[in-house]
Amino acid sequence: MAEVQRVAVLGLGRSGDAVVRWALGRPGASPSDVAVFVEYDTPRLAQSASLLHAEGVRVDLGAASVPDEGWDLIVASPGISPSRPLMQSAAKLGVPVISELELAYRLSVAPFVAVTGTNGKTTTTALITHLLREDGRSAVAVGNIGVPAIAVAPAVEANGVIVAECSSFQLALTLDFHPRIAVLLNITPDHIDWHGSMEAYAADKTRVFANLRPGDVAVIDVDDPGAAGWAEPVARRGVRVVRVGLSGGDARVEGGLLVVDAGNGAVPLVRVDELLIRGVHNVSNALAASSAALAMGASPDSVRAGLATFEPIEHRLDPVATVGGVEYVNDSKATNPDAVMKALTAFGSTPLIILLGGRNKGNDFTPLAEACASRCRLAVLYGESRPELEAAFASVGAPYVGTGTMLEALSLAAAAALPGEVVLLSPACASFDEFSDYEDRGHRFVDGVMRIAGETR
Ligand code: UMA
Repeated sequence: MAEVQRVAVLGLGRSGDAVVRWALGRPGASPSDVAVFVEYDTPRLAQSASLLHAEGVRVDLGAASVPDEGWDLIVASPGISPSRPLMQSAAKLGVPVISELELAYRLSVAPFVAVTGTNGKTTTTALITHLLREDGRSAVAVGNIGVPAIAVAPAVEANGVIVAECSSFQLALTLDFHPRIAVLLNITPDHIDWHGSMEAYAADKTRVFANLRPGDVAVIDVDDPGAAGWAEPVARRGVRVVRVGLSGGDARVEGGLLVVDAGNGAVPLVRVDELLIRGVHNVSNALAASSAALAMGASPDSVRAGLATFEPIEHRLDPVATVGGVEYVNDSKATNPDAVMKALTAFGSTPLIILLGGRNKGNDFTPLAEACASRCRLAVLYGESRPELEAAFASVGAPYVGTGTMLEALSLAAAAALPGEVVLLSPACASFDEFSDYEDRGHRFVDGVMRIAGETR
């Protein structure tokens, strides 16, 4: 990477904080060459800022723009939309504005496996990492999964593997990012508020393919209409494309068995019912992850062993408890309608009571209401998006009740649920109207279920 002295960091959350740590840790770095700009000013930010001030780093809270002070590099946090004044002012300075993912790539020697898609990224990233470790590789999972890439990737040795969960926000600000393997799971409407349009969202997501060359591998789920169209154009560039298609891709299900041909002939793996992760979408995720691991050279035996031992991830169709014959499932990470519609496939014909609500990210809820009409016995609608959800449910005649908060929704669901039914928090919305993030929402749901369990005992 070209010599970088003065670094401006936009945002001071997980990503921004990790970039500051990197910038300060460079040999010979002076704290006066690093500054942080944040649009907001909250007590929590003020606390983080005062710690950095003590180290000699300037932090401007409540900043509306980035001043022109001879920056060599600007690293932006993924949550800040390009339409925000802070980003618009940064873009005018004639300095590269990159994501922390791009920075980490530039500073790393180990190969990257990049995973993107609207839904399923975290599970697939964690599963690829698990399969590679099962094969004895030193693999780390970074990125949107919650571990800033810059904090970990540069220290990974050349024979290791960096498995990066890449959000559209992180990919939007990449330039040279060149994974050896790029996985695209699906593209359905999400984050339209950040990107401005579905087209812009899809364009940013597919930047994951921008620098692939012959010899690299793209794993593309061709069952998803938004992703399928990328297989041909990417293959035309000489990149090997492994098509994931449940009923007839290079990675597929044959007679109940996962079978993957990642370039070295068809390899039978495990039976669908040996997977511990539920739902049709997770079969697709397992096929995509196996394709990536095999393409990275993992042995079929390692992939088989890893598939059979990989457990569901917290907040993703995560079973919490069974109380009075009712199973409670935490799918707090389902923050858009498509994720919820996939979750609805995970329970066979068991009657569902679903909790939906929070902050809408710009989505139309009608298709979701239609899916719930045929699959859920009841929907409990809550939070800021309750009026929009109620309108959609009323328009398709799907059964629902409305209430204020997520925990009130849980109480209503628990009172309505019969033994043998499932109460599912799969909210289709962001959590920020009520919680600090989806993890906070999931933990509060789990606490609520535990209280119900205590009362039932
Ligand atoms: N900020 C602004 N202006 C804005 C928005 C934010 O100044 O318009 C500031 C905030 O005041 C705060 C900082 O930016 O100081 C927050 O940055 P951030 O929102 O990018 O959050 P981080 O804590 O840095 O976490 C980010 C990812 N967050 C987002 O993309 C929103 C995390 O993904 C990721 O795990 C982390 O980097 C490490 O890579 C979370 C996420 O919600 C899980 N991702 C979205 C999703 O999965 O749907 C894409």
